[in-house]
Amino acid sequence: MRWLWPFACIALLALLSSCGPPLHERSFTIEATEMRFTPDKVEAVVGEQVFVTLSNKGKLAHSLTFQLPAGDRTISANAGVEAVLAFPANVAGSFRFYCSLPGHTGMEGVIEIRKP
Ligand SMILES: [Cu+2]
Repeated sequence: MRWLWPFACIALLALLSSCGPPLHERSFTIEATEMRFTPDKVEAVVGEQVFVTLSNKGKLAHSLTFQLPAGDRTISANAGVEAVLAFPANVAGSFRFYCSLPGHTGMEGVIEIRKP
């Protein structure tokens, strides 16, 4: 009966993946200008897949770095350009985001990730 084990494992995996919580999506846009992000407070819920659009409405290039427990996630956009960053909201807490370009102090904000 040992030959049955691979089939049993596959059946179990299929069962587990179909029973998992649905993956919710959270999308928001953060506008960058000189020298601020709007909004500078955003939120998500643990378990969501987060899609952030960085919309650069300024005259300079800007970047957007989220300091998450799993590590920093960064995108950048030239003036007039949009870029999208995706990451899973895995851990509850308040995490900073900021523009890493030299002299762009004040371009920062917070993402609040709540427990479901
Ligand atoms: Cu900037």
